[in-house]
Amino acid sequence: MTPCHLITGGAGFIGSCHVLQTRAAGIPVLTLDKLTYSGNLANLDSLRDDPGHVFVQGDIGNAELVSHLLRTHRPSAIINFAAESHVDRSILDPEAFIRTNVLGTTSLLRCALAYWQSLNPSEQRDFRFLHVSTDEVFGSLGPDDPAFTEQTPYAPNSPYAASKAASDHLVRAFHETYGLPVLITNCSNNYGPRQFPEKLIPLLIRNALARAPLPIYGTGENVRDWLHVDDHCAAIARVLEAGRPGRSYNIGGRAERGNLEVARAVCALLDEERPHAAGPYADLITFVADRPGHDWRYAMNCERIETELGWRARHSFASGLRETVRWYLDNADWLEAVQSGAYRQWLETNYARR
Ligand code: NAD
Ligand code: TDX
Repeated sequence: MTPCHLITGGAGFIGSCHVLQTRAAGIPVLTLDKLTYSGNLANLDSLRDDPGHVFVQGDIGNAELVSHLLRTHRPSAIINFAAESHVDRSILDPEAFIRTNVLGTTSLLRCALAYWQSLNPSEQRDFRFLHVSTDEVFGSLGPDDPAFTEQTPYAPNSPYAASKAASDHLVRAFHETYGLPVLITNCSNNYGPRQFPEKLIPLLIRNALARAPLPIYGTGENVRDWLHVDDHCAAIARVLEAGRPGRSYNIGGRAERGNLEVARAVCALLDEERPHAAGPYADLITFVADRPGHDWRYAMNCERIETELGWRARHSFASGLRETVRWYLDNADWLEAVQSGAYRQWLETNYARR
């Protein structure tokens, strides 16, 4: 029988996409997720009757639970998506990011190491611990700077980025110190179905449909490099399959866009797909106070994963964004269900005083 993959954070935006892709590839999956505000079991609804998928609610920092799961399910890989993932929340509550992203990942690494040491030599050779990280660990680029490579020194600016940088260093250290076969992927901004509407693109769609202001931080000129979540997960699968243990791989979309440009593109798609009598959605765009320490630009040089592993992004930003806008229009129930009291409180906390 094919051994399973343990996917942590598999009820979140990117993790759920990866769980679905892994199941589609025929690999059994054990999902471990704490179900924080951004974790959503509805993301895995299509696996409800799938005997090849097991879901466990729990914290990656719970060593007793994780060790038990490793002993009983004997995965051939651990893919760690579990994290606090939103920069604005990290500015208001850095400790939560240290707890999960740094301490949680370290505890997960210790459990993974003990488990790996208990395997026979051929199982040890095949085992992988893949840590999913971000371009934000590299800091911020100026308009004409070359894109980040895997050799770019870490210079994280937000508490979120600092916590991810710390976790990346610990993952690397477990390879150098103990020989654990780790892989790290650093990816740019993802977009696509099932992204929690605190992040830019789903927030714009949600607010536009509610006829609420579309908040753009600062001048809206900050640049992000956008990648469809399906392409990110395909890249992770490829790194897992053929990446060299101890290495990190940059993943990006070659789709740099200014935030205002993204907002206008979302509005234009909504004008086509769901025209409103009150006028174009772009009328709702509102400039608000900037994010403190707002990184100016991210861009990824992906030559390593392209040349070593043959990965290429399949979605263009234009078609991927259209498909994403349609997904939110077609899944109004999903969008409604995630807007709990805590979510509305978050909107109030983050935007009321901007
Ligand atoms: P998300 O917030 O949508 O999902 C995070 C998931 O982790 C949720 O299901 C949550 O319940 C779970 N979780 C949180 N703390 C946990 C804990 N202590 N134990 C177990 N589960 C826990 O985030 P996302 O956008 O899907 O990001 C997933 C990963 O990808 C993160 O590590 C993030 O840093 C990284 N990443 C995200 C992006 C992006 O653009 N969203 C880009 C690059 C890298
Ligand atoms: O209301 C908003 N207005 C606005 O102008 C929000 C929520 C964001 N922005 C800007 C800030 C950023 O320049 O849009 C850009 C994108 O913001 P986010 O969606 O919050 O993403 P970002 O901060 O770039 O981080 C994302 O990409 C890297 C993910 O949230 C991280 O998890 C990932 O590591």
